[in-house]
Amino acid sequence: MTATSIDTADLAARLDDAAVTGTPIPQLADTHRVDVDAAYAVQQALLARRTDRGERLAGAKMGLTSQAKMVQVGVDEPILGQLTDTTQVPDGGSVDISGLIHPRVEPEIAFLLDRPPTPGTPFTDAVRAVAPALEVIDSRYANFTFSLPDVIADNTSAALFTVGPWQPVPDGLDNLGVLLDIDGHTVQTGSTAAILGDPRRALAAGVALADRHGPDLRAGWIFLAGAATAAVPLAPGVHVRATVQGLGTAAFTTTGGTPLTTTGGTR
Ligand code: 0L1
Ligand code: MG
Repeated sequence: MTATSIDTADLAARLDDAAVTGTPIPQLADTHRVDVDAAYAVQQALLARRTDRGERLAGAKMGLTSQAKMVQVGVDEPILGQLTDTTQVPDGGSVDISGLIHPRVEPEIAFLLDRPPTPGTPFTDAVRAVAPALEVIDSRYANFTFSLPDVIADNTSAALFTVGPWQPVPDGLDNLGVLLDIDGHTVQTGSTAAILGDPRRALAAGVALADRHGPDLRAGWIFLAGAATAAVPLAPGVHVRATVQGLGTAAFTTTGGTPLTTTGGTR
């Protein structure tokens, strides 16, 4: 098929329908010329559809913050996505994953924004508290395969997230040990150093991306800084826990049937 110039609303609708129906779609880049700026415009249109249906913006998230993921997608900079209230799973809660396509889970660190940060706002002024977190990612593209603009348009594969108890901001965040446990077995180990060398850099990078592409970051929002390990495929009926050294844990239990498709391995 010949590549065409983009129709932002149409591409947002395709991605929205894929998520709502749990049906994977081909990459947009197969048929459309979508650059990074256009991809963020599609993401904004996608989130506008969701807020029109009643979801409320609750935060922002970084993606592709580890060297391994950047190499995998062939880029050298992270990406920004958006979080809504309906995608937050309470800490210790349960989540039905049967409507997802090929969910994976990754341990993260979360920041609670104290004020709307702008480029140059010192980290300690911008952030009121930190917490361990879990993010469930679920690409709407078949086989979890995408280009950089594809994944930006797809709201950086965001699906669900859980934040553990908020803690005072510690002096150092750059080398905290991180564990991902499933049913009591450690399946990934890592360090917050995997998040751009120091998760505080993820906030600075996110503020710069938000300044250029939106959304306007707000006081009280949650900011997910990025994954500290590879993401692991998620099955129903398992207990998932992230532990971040000195910060505690975040956990949920999955319910529901097997997701529509499964894509093995980690990324
Ligand atoms: O949160 C993330 O790092 C996901 C970013 C998109 C890439 C992926 O889906 O692995
Ligand atoms: Mg993530």
